[in-house]
Amino acid sequence: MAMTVLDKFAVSNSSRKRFCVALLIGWLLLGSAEPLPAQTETTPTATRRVLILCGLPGDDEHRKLFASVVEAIHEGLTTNLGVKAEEIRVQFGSAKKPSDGPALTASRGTCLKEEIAREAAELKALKPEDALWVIVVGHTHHDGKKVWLNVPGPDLTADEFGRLFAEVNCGEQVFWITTPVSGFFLKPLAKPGRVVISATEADQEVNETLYPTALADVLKNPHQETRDADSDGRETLFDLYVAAARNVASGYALEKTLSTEHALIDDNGDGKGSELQLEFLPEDQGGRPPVEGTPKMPDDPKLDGGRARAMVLPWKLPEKGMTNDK
Ligand SMILES: [Ca+2]
Repeated sequence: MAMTVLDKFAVSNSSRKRFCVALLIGWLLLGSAEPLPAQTETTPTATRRVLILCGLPGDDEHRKLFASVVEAIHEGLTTNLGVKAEEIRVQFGSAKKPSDGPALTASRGTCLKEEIAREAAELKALKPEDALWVIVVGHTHHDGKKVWLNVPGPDLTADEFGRLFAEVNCGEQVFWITTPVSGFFLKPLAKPGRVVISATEADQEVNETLYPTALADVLKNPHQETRDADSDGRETLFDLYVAAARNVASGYALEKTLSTEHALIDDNGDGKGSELQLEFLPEDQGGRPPVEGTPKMPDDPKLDGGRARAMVLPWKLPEKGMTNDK
């Protein structure tokens, strides 16, 4: 049976507590040095655009939660990754408040379907040397046939969402879909050269996700262990993916509940995600036991993870071991 927005809000209170606990998690250092993948690109480009979408935030508690997440992501991107504030476009699904931070204050609309379409249409102007990240937070639902993004006005399906971005052609494209049932967005968004990350599998993972907060946390508070989470000596998009996944897993572990979300990454363009974080999680948090002599990440560009591992993130931090490092 389809889960309504209200149903989701009902199950979300415990998630809220879990994710607050997740912010207190200490980071674990895992893995060992391995051969570096070929570095095919770096992220500094002519334009680095970010589109943050939050549909209907829900009740007051969730409005506060998602506003906080969007602000934290915005702060992390501008302060730690050097993204210009004017290049971050925000659509937030409720009216602005005087107490809102800079991200929501500068939001361009309320995430109506036509506003998302207009934002996506503008992105077609990005050039091959440009970079785009699209980050989706908020609520979704599965009606038994299709997955929908819950926005003010008519919702839009994952397929419709994918089509809106089909003609974006900049060289770096990273989509973070952090919502429940977000695994269903992988296939509609798949495109050669594009990295698509979902908070869940393409399955009935309908509970509210910890992923938005986990991602916001690692963007806003990057430590050396998160910037090089796979311990390969480079600070890449893949590290950010692993760090966010570790944050999620730790949150469920602290609450002693089984994780109801399993993030996936698809960056070989086939629309099928891989749960690559399993190689980097503790076994008691669902990680795979290490196999001696077997690399955690094989160097094969046809496999998921290869592109993300080649995308070095331009962290703007004083030096390793200082400020944000423990
Ligand atoms: Ca790394």
